[in-house]
Amino acid sequence: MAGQEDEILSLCSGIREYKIGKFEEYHDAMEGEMEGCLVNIVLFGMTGSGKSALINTIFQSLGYNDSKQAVTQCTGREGTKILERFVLPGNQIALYDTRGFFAMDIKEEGELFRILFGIQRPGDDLTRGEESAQKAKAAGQGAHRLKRRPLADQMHVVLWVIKATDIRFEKGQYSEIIEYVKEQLQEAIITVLAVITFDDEVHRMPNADEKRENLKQAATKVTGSVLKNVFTIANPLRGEDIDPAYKKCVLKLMEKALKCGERSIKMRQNKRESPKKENRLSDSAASNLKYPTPVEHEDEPPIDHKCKSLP
Ligand SMILES: Nc1nc2c(ncn2[C@@H]2O[C@H](COP(=O)(O)OP(=O)(O)O)[C@@H](O)[C@H]2O)c(=O)[nH]1
Ligand SMILES: [Mg+2]
Repeated sequence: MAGQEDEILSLCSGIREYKIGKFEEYHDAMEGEMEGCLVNIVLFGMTGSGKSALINTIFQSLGYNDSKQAVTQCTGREGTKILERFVLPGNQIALYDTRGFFAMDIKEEGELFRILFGIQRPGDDLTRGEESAQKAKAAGQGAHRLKRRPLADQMHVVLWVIKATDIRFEKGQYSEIIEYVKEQLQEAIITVLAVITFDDEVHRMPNADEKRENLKQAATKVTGSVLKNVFTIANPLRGEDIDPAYKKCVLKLMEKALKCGERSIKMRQNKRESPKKENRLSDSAASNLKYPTPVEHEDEPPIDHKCKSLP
């Protein structure tokens, strides 16, 4: 398996040495905007889907075996449910762990959008109480109207973590509940990569291959991501080593996340500069095209050309 080992080594060093600008050039950046900018990768998903475990798996796959030492945990208080940020040592990647969702109701949607647009910062309590309900009211269905923080504080790519054996997922129940979120993510130019966890359990099933394919298809429907942006992994149990096949998958996931994140930053800078374009378009037959797609690219998030009428 020398081929796989070489590939793992090369992916690994590419990510460990990663600096922003590896994949894109930022011609439309404002002065100083890219200084200190990290690619912000946020993990969302239902509670228990394996988000926190995936962060550990990522660190382990990159060879930071003593993750306590390697992880610069910038924020985080024991027992408090907050947004946690982990900066990979020596490069320009930040991972954000969120607490899970249960129902994807309006409060949770609000929380999700506040995180995405950098309004909720690491260290803030992610309270879903009264105050949060009010903020969420503004943020939920009206998320597109929120005053967003600078690009460096916003999230650039989403890893949507799904547990393979989650019965609600199998029954197709998530498609509807995250439909609105999915549309908003597309509009905000945030690519969603789907990560199906608990593949160890699928692997033990008699019809594992067929099951895996079905799960991948289902994940594209739920998250709106294309099939090549769906990753299937098993998080190792604490203290165990990660299977090389899963390690390679996790590293590929990270590489894809960095490409998509850079692309998202570039497109948002480009979009910001396009009021002229929008005016021009509004006079044309394309007046319902909210944000013109700037450039063709394989990692470009699919833009929904329908104009949503929001309540
Ligand atoms: N067998 C198996 N267990 C997992 C996997 N991912 C997570 N777990 C376990 O599932 C539980 C919930 O995981 P956690 O990362 O805390 O989920 P979170 O709520 O999304 O952060 C923990 O006990 C993990 O050890 C996986 O891929 N396979
Ligand atoms: Mg967690």
